[in-house]
Amino acid sequence: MRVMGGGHSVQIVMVGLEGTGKTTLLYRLKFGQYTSSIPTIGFNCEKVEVQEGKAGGVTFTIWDIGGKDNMRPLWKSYLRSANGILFVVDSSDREGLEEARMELVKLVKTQNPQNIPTLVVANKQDLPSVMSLDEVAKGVGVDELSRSHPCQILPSCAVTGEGLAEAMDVMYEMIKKWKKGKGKTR
Ligand SMILES: Nc1nc2c(ncn2[C@@H]2O[C@H](COP(=O)(O)OP(=O)(O)OP(=O)(O)O)[C@@H](O)[C@H]2O)c(=O)[nH]1
Ligand SMILES: [Mg+2]
Repeated sequence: MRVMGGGHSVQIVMVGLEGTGKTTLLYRLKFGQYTSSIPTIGFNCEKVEVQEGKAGGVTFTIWDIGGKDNMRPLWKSYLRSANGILFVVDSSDREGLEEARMELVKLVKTQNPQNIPTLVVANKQDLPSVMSLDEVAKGVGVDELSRSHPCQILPSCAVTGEGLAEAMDVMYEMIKKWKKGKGKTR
């Protein structure tokens, strides 16, 4: 990996409950178009070079891990070499919100010794009667988490790509801040 500030390369681990849109988001970023996906067993990994915005020129290596409950114990092993977490939530799934909150808190608070930053992505904002960003934030406990850990939330639609450029910008800014705080050059 090249040194940040020179080559700009960061490692992202993307997790969240099953069917929240992680793989759709990955391929939307990679290919710039909608690609249908099947539930992920194991993981997908892609290098995505962002073209514009604050993260323009930065290469994100994104590890997209399956979200089914039997795969969740694996999430933490990907954190060791990651610089940032994308936690994807289905904004239309009110019933899944509490489960998402528990997984998010467990991951960020107890399985993240390096305190790497987390961006919660409130996905599927295109669906009718979705929860607002505020509702999702409250439901998964972003306010509470952000008191002790770098944690923010943004809306998206992985099908159209809306919100994804901004999400990558914010993720990159959070990582830069985190690296500065740690005095890291990697
Ligand atoms: N309407 C809408 N549907 C979406 C969006 N993102 C993903 N989907 C759909 O949600 C379903 C699940 O998407 P995936 O990307 O496979 O979900 P995943 O999070 O990778 O699921 P696992 O691999 O099982 O963890 C697919 O039918 C997608 O087309 C979105 O922003 N809006
Ligand atoms: Mg998937």
